Amino acid sequence: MTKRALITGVTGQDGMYLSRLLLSKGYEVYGLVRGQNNPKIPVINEWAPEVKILTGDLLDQSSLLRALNSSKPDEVYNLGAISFVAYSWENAQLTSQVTGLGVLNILEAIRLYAGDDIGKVRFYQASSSEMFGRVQEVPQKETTLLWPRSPYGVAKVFGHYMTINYRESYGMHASSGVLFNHESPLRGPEFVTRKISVAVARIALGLQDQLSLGNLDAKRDWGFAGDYVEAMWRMLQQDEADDYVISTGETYSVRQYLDIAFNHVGIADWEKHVFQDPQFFRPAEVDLLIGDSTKARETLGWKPAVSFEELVTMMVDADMAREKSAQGK
Ligand code: G4F
Repeated sequence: MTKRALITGVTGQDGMYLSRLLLSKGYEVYGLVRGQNNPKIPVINEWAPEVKILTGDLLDQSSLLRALNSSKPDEVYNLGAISFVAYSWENAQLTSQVTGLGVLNILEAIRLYAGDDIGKVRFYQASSSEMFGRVQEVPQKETTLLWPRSPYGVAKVFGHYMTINYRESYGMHASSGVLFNHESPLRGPEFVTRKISVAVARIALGLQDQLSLGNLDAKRDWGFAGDYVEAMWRMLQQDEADDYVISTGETYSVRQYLDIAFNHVGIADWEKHVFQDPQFFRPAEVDLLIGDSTKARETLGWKPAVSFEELVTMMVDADMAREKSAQGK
């Protein structure tokens, strides 16, 4: 029997990788897209033409019910969110509604749709290492106390516990993946890794000279998004739903990312191109983020395949190719 999956946030980096993964496994894939004439629809159509697009909004429960009725999914992956942490201080209420309350809306829509047969839909919630914020232990694992440090992190904590609550209250097969930072050439240019890879390519090609950044000493546990969507799928194939930390277990600073990226294009004295600008510093920064994914490695048989250095060079190479093609070189 062909399995069916519904992905919210299908036009984002993770939605795009996950849709291709599920299609390669023979799934019929439905993607929920927000808004009329959403400019991202042609992007997903080109990336994975087999994905069937449905319109709906995490803030509009009736649209979620309609999407469930049309797609009749075996699995729902909730990747939709306002996901840019820096933006969440300026838009705390909207972030809380979409990233937090949106999770409740989709969980409740699934409960209403499934009725007495609550087990017929498996649910994945995209939780985040931002929930650890002011970290209470290093490395962080599933049992680490959550202490979010941004409105985004607070909203993710709400969604995380609501997912656990639906599992415990209704017996829903609802799992939560506490994913540490995961990047790729599909990452939005507002995130630091892609902001750097675009700038490094442009500086190497003589198209730009300077790059303004915030805190260069911030450290993250950075993995490859293509590896992380595999973990999402594996969670929903388990007999029992559960929560899993997904991470590499290694942490690097923004400065180290810059060093590898610039050296990859033959620029060793990169400091002369990089400036720190107060506008890119955050009102509160998370502490040392580094994840312990032992549970996922032992239970799901998952481990990351792409190293930090491979990730950085993959992103720089992709932006070099994009910039060259844009310049007609
Ligand atoms: O790339 P970032 O904006 O990612 P951040 O805030 O860690 O969040 C990402 O990962 C989370 C998982 O833990 C997700 F939940 C979330 O949705 C998102 O995908 O920033 C990374 C670090 C920060 O410490 C930031 O202060 O880079 C530092 N940074 C330094 N200069 C900068 C900049 N970040 C951005 N975006 N832009 C800068 O110029």
